[in-house]
Amino acid sequence: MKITDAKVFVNSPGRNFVTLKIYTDEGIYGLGDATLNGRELSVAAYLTEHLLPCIIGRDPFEIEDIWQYGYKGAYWRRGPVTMSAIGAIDVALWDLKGKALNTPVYNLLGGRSRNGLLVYTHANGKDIAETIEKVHAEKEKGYRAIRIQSGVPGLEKIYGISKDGKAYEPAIRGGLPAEETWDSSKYLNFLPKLAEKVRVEFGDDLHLLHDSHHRLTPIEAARLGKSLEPYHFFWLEDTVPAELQEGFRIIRQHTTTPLAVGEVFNTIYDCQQLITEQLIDYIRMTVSHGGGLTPMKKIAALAELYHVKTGCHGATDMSPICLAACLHLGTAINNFGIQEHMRHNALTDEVFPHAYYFEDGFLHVGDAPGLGVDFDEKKAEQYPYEKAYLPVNRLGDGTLFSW
Ligand code: KDG
Ligand code: MG
Repeated sequence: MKITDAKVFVNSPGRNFVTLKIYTDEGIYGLGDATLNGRELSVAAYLTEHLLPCIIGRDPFEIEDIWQYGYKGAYWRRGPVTMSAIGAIDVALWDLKGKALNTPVYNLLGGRSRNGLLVYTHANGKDIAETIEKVHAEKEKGYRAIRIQSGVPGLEKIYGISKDGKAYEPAIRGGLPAEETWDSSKYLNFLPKLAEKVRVEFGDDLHLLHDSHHRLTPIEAARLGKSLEPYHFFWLEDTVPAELQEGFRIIRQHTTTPLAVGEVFNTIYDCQQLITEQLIDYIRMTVSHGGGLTPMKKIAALAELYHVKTGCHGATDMSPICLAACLHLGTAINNFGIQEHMRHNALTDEVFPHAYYFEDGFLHVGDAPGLGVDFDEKKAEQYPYEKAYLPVNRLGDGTLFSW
């Protein structure tokens, strides 16, 4: 079999997505997700201008060699744009191979290790009362693990909370990035109060998660983790920006609250120290931004040695193709932890019909060959790309801060 063509589609069915389709001389095609929220066109250009011309004519079964060609062959390594582009090709090739061999991708990765994948969803409220209402609503849908985010008194706009009552989407269409204001001390004083109220309302069995979205210093994160210990969270996510991996030692010395990090990582080197020093409990890298299934399988294997489990990033800016790839990985590996499930809107689901389904707190990958996701190009064409930016964040005195 030979790769005959490859095309990149940039559309906005419900939100922006970049989709890669690789065609072969046997009529089988593979799909990959190349979406990088707020930076979509740079990945599309990296693919069309630089990577795709090099794969035409190649045998699509040579997944490892094609991955190394994209990674080592470019000389310029790592980075979200590069790795998302390499990841889209890699995932499309696994999809293609599964279809060619008439088997789901998880069988190519080692076979089924579990029946369903525990997922967590989001409950976001403007205050404690509304967050509790949202937790009730998500629990009724069957979720057993719920991430709680709430507005913080004294902070106008905050990560995770929608102002208009619609599902939260951080990337804003039109204009320049929106600006938010942050105050760590208000947040640190508030969060244990939220946690206490939610635990009292729901008892011990519901798994609770929370995302600090990279805003704390290590010692602040240590304080937060310690203050949440009585409420036994499943995890505390992205407490500090994680470029400084050894910074996690400080957090770890002070708290037993499990730590998750990695949604912005793109190679094994971003988490090597975090894993080998056992400074985290869950690695949050997702398949598309992490360079595809080929490196993610290696990262999961390294993590397994050190009691670290996976918890792949699965916000709505990862298309159903990426979500399916995460589910195949999670189905096959032993150290799967949990999968984020933010739920795509109806239009996105229509454009990407898929075999995976949610039931009783678990996502099931289905038995379709390949990834089990298709892409309706005709429908997607009706929704052209619209430029959108993620917000930026400042402290009260105007200092630029991490969003
Ligand atoms: O594009 C950015 C989002 O994917 C991110 O803000 C979502 O932090 C996030 C999460 O945990 O889902
Ligand atoms: Mg997050």
